[in-house]
Amino acid sequence: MTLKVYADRFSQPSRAVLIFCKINGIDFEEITIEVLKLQQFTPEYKEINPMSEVPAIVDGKFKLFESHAILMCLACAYPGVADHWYPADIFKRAKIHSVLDWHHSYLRRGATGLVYNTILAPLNGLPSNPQASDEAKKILPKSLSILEDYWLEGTGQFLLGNSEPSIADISLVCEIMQLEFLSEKDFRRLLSPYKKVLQWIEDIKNATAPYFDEVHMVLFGAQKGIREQMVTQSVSNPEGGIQHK
Ligand SMILES: N[C@@H](CCC(=O)N[C@@H](CS)C(=O)NCC(=O)O)C(=O)O
Repeated sequence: MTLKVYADRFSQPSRAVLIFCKINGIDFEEITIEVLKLQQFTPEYKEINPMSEVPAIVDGKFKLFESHAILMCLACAYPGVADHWYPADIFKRAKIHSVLDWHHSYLRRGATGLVYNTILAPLNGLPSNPQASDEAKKILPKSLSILEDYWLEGTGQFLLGNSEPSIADISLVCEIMQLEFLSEKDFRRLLSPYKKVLQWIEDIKNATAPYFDEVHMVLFGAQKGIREQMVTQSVSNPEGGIQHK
């Protein structure tokens, strides 16, 4: 039975799952659920994920949603997956859980809160939440500082202090990649104080090549159009009000 991955490549947790499957040679069928077209709300998809979110997986009768849980499950279920992705060592594993829980509470709230509410929702005529975007402007730089000074502390290339990446690295870097939708100036201004973060992004791109770029291609393709639309419609000044360290 082939694994089915329900995903939208514009969605950061979807991209993390897709890159993980590809880099590990997991045989799967990708089924696109376009979130901006609200395909996650069809009764058929709700049977798969009652939360109406991507990604989700189905393998025979088994269904699972939540990208972190999916990555852990796939790392354990597929024998070809190298140990560094989700180490058997209980302490290394616990550290991955710690990074991933932090990701959902901080980095994701910051990055998604900002990009969705100031760019994607207004450009697509969907309701945005100004309170969430104000909160994101405070949380995002704080999260990037913590990533730089705490999670990437030390000499290791990746989040566990390793020379090889884990599921946490893929998950967090896909979150940050959506910031490419900001204008080039805002992107540079936001990320440039974080040298270790920038190097870590490059290291993960290299460690997961060619799949990283392949899966992010739609995002890079849309980036130009989104940036142009933002300028012509003056949708927002996403960097405005962002509070650095
Ligand atoms: N915590 C979930 C987040 C999933 C999520 O928020 N997915 C978004 C796309 S990035 C979605 O499907 N949103 C649909 C909606 O809000 O209607 C995970 O890690 O899988």
